[in-house]
Order: sequence, then structure tokens, then C-alpha cells
Amino acid sequence: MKHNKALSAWVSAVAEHTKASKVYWCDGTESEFDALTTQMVADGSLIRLNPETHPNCFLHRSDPDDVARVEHLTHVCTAKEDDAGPNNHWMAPADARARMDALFTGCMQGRTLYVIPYVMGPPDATYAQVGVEITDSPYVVINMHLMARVGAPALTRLGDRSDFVRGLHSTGELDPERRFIMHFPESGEIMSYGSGYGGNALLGKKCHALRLASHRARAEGWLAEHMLILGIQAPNEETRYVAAAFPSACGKTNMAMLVPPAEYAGYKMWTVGDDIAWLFRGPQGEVRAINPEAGFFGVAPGTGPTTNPVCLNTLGRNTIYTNVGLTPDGQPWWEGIGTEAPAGTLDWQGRPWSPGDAPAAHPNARFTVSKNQCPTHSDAADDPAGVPISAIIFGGRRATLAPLVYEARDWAHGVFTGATMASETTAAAVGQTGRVRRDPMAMQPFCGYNFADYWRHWLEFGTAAEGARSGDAGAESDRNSGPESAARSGQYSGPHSGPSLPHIFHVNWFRRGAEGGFIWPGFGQNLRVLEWILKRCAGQGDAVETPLGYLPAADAINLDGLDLDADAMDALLSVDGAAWNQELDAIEAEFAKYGNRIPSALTETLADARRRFAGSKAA
Ligand code: SAT
Ligand code: MN
Repeated sequence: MKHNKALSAWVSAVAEHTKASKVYWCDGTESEFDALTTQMVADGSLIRLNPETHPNCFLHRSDPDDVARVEHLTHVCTAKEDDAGPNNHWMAPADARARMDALFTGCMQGRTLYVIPYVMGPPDATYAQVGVEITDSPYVVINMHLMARVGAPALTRLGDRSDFVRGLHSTGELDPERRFIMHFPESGEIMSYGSGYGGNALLGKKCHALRLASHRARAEGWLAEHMLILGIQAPNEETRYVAAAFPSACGKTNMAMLVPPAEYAGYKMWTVGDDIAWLFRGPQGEVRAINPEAGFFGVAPGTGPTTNPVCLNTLGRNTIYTNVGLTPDGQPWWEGIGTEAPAGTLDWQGRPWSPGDAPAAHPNARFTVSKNQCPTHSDAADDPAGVPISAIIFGGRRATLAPLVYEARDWAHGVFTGATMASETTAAAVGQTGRVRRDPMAMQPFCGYNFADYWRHWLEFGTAAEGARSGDAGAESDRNSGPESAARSGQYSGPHSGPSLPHIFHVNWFRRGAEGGFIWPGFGQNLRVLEWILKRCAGQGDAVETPLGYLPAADAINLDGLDLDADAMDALLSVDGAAWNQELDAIEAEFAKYGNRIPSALTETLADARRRFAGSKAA
């Protein structure tokens, strides 16, 4: 294989610096996957699962101190601290480099250095991006095989260019005290040391396709988002696509593989992506999206025959399981899988487990599988042109406050809705779970630059015609004029006479009743809400205007066949004015962190929300 000069030079320099014993260039082939898994089974870092029931499937057990993303150790290293923003941990690039150089010095002695060329997105897509990850972890290599397009497609697209994303990773000593995930968006580099866990180590995913890509997307006039993409096809109709942002472990994979309830026989659902979407303007100005990934790295616990049968059918062959339980006959097991754990089951750390013990699977246990195995995989997912997006949906996990669904009044109000999202924390990141925190656009852990600039870019994306570039939308530009104000005027139809923008919605599947249980049944039943959403996008669907936005009118959501009484629906759609006034206080305090960098369209929308709530009695 004839390699790219810049790439070869970088690999040589890293091999020298890390004192790697061997350099191995990955080609992404099945035989490579087989050789690596065989070697890992032999050295004990993988367990081969029952080949009868789970052909070509493996279990990996992480170090117990290395099972989730570590946001406090994740930094965005821009030259100016303000460019990373209050939403990121920042370190000066020179300091970060010095620290990482020291950690990487000699760290691959006795280890193989793997070079993984990969491409994010259909290889021929205009917006696809090439990256190369260097790692000393064969676990990372086999996961990257499933999660990205590895090998020839990447080298072909790269040609002799030198502008690939450089991701350097070592598991180091897996010592939480010697662990950092550093991003250098201005030079397209990632350095990650001391963790082997997904989001910290599979650098194509959150580090490249979200943190670095979001930064680059701003300069180039597109958006890199933490969104699933789902196609919904009503009988005899064209497929329409929605993109939906939810924080980690809030059901993106479930929604991406939604199974229609019995009342929706004949509906077809098409899975385009379950975690990341890159959105851009198409030739007619329409908003389109590609999924940069090639696989799913999903949360195993809770994935079962009622919650996500499509996913269960996707798994079970050619799948890597991380931190799940193990039955005595070599099958993976987790809470919610739909069967009782047989006697003799081991927990995620390999310890004997019995019912009543702490969960057998770690709450953030994961599966890694190619998207091509998904029975509902959309052919359009590999179309370099992407799919047209009708609706953008933001959602959080909130026991109270946020109603089942509402529609933002216009693009700017939609951006405000996304920017002010909050959600209860989950096991996907280290730290306390169940605490409400702000998670704008579900990007709090993943936005590679200052949220104030990001929101401004979102506002401008709603006004830019195809080919238009946002240019420098920095803090110095005039805050009271320009595209962000224009975004306010058009009810989702931009100032240009192109197709209308996607309508923007907020959903909350997780509202709880007086007894503490979820009121809405969720999962496949969410199609009822999606049906209303798509109707609204087509200029149909009854709604009532509230201070929050448009809520479904009574009976506008089809509840046929659902055991849900009118009181429950009232509770799901209630808007508590007093509680929302408090929420607006919290939002104002949040916005204040961004000082005068925040776009005026957002502060105006906040003031407008205050007026609307003040004017409403019991909203
Ligand atoms: O660990 S990942 O960041 O890849 C998954 C997630 O938390 O969304
Ligand atoms: Mn995610």
C-alpha cells in the first residue's frame, strides 16, 4: 500500500515518541477483525460468546474505573479561552500539548501501534471527513471497524491530502489520575490518554464527529449534531425524515428503531442513524442530513423485546458487548433483555451474580454493531446526498415541567428551545445520575466551541441559502442586525424563496405522575406524537398556542387503542406557568454565563417568553 506522505511522517514521529514495538496499518477487513479477536481471546481481553447462539460475538470487560465518558477530564484547547466557552473545560494548547507529550513518551513500549484510517460519512459525500486514529488498543481497532468506514475508502478519499483529523490514543495505565481527552479544533487534532472506554477512545465518534466537526461546521456553514435520524413512511406515502437530539442514554437508539404500534399497521420505519447527524443545506436550500457513523454503540440495559425488538434482532452476531453479564452457556445478559438470568450468571466484572444483587450489567454497558445488520436500516443512509429533514426534535428526560410535545413558533424560537433544554443526568458520563442539568441541543458534552457562538451559528443556518458561508460570526459582529434577526421573521420559511426549514419541536417522554411512574408509554407509542409532528410540518395538525409554543389541540394526537385516560393526557400537556417562570429565571442565569457574546435573538426570545407567561393566567 502506498501511503500518504503526511500520514507516514506523522505515524513515524508518533512511533518514535511512544517507542512502539511494532506499527500495524489497519485495512478494516474481516480477516483483520478475525485475527485481532482471536489474539484478544487468547490474551484474555475478550471472551468469545457461545458460537451457536451468538456467532462471532465477544464480551469485553473494562477496567471498573473506566466505564463512561469523563467530562471533567475532557478539554477543548483553543488559542483563546473564550472560543471554547463556559460550556467547555479549556486548556491552553501549548500546556495541553506539553502534558500529553509527557504522558505519551514511551507509552507504547512493548505494545503494537495500530494506524486506523477511517472516513466519517458515506465516502463520496461532500461533507464526509477522513481521520486517522493511532491507538495501542486492539479493542479500539475492532470497535472502529464497526463504527466507521475503515481502510481503503479512507485512504482513497484522502489521496495525498494532509488535512485529515489526527487522533492519538493510548490506554496508558488506565489510571484515572493519568487520564485526559484533549481536543485541538483549530488544528484538527485529538489526544486521548488513559481510558479505553467508547466515547473517550473511539476517537471518530464524539471527539471527531461532534467536537471537532462542530467547530469546522461553523466555519463551513453546516451543523454537526448529537441526533438520530429516522425515516417514517406512512402507507402509500413518501418517507419523511426527522432528526432528534436527546442526551446520552435517553432513548435515541430506541427511537431510531421504533416499531409502530398495532394501530399503525402498514407504517414503515427506516433507521438512518442513532447518535450523530451532520446537517447541511441541499441544492434547493432544503436541510439534509447524513449519518457520519457506520454502526451503533448503544446502551444494552433496557434493550429488550418490548422496548427495542429491532435492536435485539440487530445484535447477536458480529457484535461486541462491553460490560454486560455472562450466562453459564456463554450468552450476554443484561437487565431488561427479556429473560431471567439463569443460575450461574456472572456480572459485568465476572463475579457470581444472583437476583437482588447490584445490576449484573453495568448501567452504561454497551453493544457495538454494524448498522448494516439492522433490519430497518435505510438504503438512504449510504446516499452521499443525505436525506431531507422535515422536523428537528429536541428532547430531555424531565420528570416534571416539559410537556409531552410542543412546537416552536419559528426557527429562532426553535433555536431558543434547543438552547434552553435541560435533562436528568444518566450513567453515560461519570458522576451523579438523575440530576437536572442544562444540556443545550444535547450537546453540552460535545460542542467543540463556545455555545454562544454555536447558537448564533444555528440562527444563521436557518437563514443561509445553499452555498452561503457564515463567515466570521464572532463576538465582534453587530449583535443587533444580520441574519439572526431575519430568522425571527419567517415562520420556518427562510428569507429566500426556497423550501421551508424543518419545524422545530420539543418532546419529553419521561414526565412522571403523582405516583412517580412515567405517564406516557413511550417507545413505539411515540409514533403517535411523531404523526402530529409530521402533520404540523405539512401545515396540518391542530394546535393551540400557549406561552411555550404550539401544543397539540385536544384529540389532535391519536390515542386510539391506547389505555390512557383524559386526565393523563391533560397532565402530559399541562404547562405550569409558575414553574415555567422559575425555569425562565434559571435560563436567564445560564445565558448570563455567556455575557454579551450571546445572540440578541435569544435574549429577545427570552424576554418575549417572560411577557407571554406574565400575560397568561394559569397557562
Ligand atoms: O460513550 S459515548 O460518548 O460514545 C456514548 C454516549 O455517551 O453518547
Ligand atoms: Mn451519544
